[in-house]
Amino acid sequence: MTRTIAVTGAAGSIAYSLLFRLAAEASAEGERIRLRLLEIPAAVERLEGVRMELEDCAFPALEEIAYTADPEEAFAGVDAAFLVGSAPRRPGMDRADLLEANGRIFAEQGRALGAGAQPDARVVVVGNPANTNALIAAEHAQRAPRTDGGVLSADRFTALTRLDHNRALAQLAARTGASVESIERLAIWGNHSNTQFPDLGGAAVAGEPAMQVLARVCGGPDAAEAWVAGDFIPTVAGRGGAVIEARGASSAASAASAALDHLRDWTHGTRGRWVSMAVRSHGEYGVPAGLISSFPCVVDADGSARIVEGLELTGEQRSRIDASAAELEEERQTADHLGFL
Ligand code: NAX
Repeated sequence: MTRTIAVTGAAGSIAYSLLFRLAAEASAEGERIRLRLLEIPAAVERLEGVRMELEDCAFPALEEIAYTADPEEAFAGVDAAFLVGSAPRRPGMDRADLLEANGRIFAEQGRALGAGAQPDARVVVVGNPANTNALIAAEHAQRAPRTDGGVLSADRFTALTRLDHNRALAQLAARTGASVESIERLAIWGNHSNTQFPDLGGAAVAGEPAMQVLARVCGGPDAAEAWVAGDFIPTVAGRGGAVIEARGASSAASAASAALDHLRDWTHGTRGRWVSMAVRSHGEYGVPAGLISSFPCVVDADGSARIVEGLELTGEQRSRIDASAAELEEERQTADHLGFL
């Protein structure tokens, strides 16, 4: 089976890593893919260069590479789409200006996906503000008329918080001296922003509660709590800014790697392991229904993702989740006032 995968913002930094990793991984797995690259008209010519380089890698998986500035053409019949391209925050822009610029883009792309993508297509929104961009795209996809009479469900629209999840895994592994694969049940809740909640409450390191392991390495339970609140959470939430400061450019290769992790796990399943995905809330854990918020998720072998339910939360966990949900609700209201919902 050949999968058709669209990537927007295809001439940008994240895509420059994502496209090549995607094709290399598919080649290693013996899969076949067709790529559809989307850019704004001013940048679409650069995609000829990207196409040439992809061709020059002679990836066995790559059946076709097409590029366009027309979302309908890019998304027709796609099995998956990475929505990476978005309007950047320019000097003087406030949050509402940014939402307005992006609302237009994601409403149009949502409509094109709703009308033309496969009815079970998987959409991964990377471009910021990722959660609310995904919400706007999902909303517009529902209203798009389809020739087959179906609908691309809002549950097929997700936003990327896997980079935050991977950053959290790496920080905990470094502090405890454990390997990343020995860590389980770590979760990112809420928005892909500084209000996100990287949560170690239920996490385990090599089968032992993470807080117990941290108490041992930090010198007691209070020191462990202090490390989580004063170091771990701010480091994970502020990592994007720290990378910009150090590298002079925003996270690109790590974002691409996380986006691939997200789609791979969503397609093939997680064998019971938790991953963090921003998915549509149906009211789980008090997150208002309809918001696209990060939750701990598991994906079954048939590719159906579900939020891990039934967790008992402490007051501290509750209030951090509520704070990030409140920010998402504010973004939803701004998008609504701007006429995008
Ligand atoms: P770049 O500025 O390098 O590339 C973005 C590309 O998108 C540009 O080539 C631009 O022409 C294109 N574009 C803009 N509007 C478009 C549209 N309507 N249709 C198609 N293409 C369009 O940015 P890059 O470093 O690749 O980052 C892309 C986005 O990812 C940004 O919004 C960034 O904030 C976001 N990120 C999200 C992360 C996440 O974890 N969710 C982490 C990394 C990154 O910060």
